[in-house]
Amino acid sequence: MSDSETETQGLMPSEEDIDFYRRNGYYISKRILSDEQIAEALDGSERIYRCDYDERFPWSDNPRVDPNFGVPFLDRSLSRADGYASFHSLGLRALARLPIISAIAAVLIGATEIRYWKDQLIYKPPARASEESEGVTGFHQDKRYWPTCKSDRMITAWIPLHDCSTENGCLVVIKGSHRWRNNHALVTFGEKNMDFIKSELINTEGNELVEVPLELKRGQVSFHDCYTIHGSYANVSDSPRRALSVHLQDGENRYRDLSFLSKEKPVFQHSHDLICRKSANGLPDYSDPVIFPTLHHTAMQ
Ligand SMILES: O=C(O)CCC(=O)C(=O)O
Ligand SMILES: [Fe+2]
Repeated sequence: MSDSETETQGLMPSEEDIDFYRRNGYYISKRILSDEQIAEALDGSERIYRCDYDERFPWSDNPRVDPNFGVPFLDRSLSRADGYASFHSLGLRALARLPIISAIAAVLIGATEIRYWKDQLIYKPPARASEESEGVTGFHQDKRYWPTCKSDRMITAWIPLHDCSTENGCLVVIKGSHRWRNNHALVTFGEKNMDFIKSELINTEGNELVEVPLELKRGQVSFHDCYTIHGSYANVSDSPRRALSVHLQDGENRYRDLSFLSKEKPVFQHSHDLICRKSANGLPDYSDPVIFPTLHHTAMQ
């Protein structure tokens, strides 16, 4: 084994960690990112906010794909989410496609192949500069946004670009909620009223609702199952909270055709469906290597 392989091994989740992830729906990594990688990502994010892009694509200007492309981020009292950030910034791409992140995802979900699915650069302003609720990310389940994905084992890597605590609005997960599958209404990323979500929308299926704040040191990454209910509260610190959310699919994920639900126009259409290549049957191909590069393949023993 090479030195770097040995080093990577030390950073991988243990059997106990994998078991913990499967029981609770989340996992916090060791410190796997270097200061340089984070500095490049921070620089990349500020450049995106100035519309200074390393790369652009034929679809970049399509507001149905990426509404923030070409829109400078001037009012820093507002929160903002930039989709496709890793396509437009090389610093963010390096983070989104980091081998150790997809290797950890693979062992947590027990997949031999991991493909990129999407990413989002998230900026949460200090609450003092905004309404207290401005920066709240409503509790939601990621998978509810991807009904056209057949896979039920997709996973998100949440990468803060500095230390994250309750004070600056770290990610909060609901323990064990990845098993709560009767929560179809949880497309609530943008809902600011957490009490409403908790009392009216979440179906705990008889379980206790336990919120776990994921406090991370810079360089650590948290992972959550695509059904784990998660969100974040206001940032009451003096600095913005910045994170790159990287959503990953296992190699077996395929497009699920839901067009039978409506003859007129698709009920569910992900922006990816507009830009990825199509399979022989004319339907979106979620293994298009340009949009969904393979990030990890488990080597045969
Ligand atoms: O950063 C946040 O507040 C939300 C992130 C999120 O929803 C995710 O990573 O899936
Ligand atoms: Fe999410």
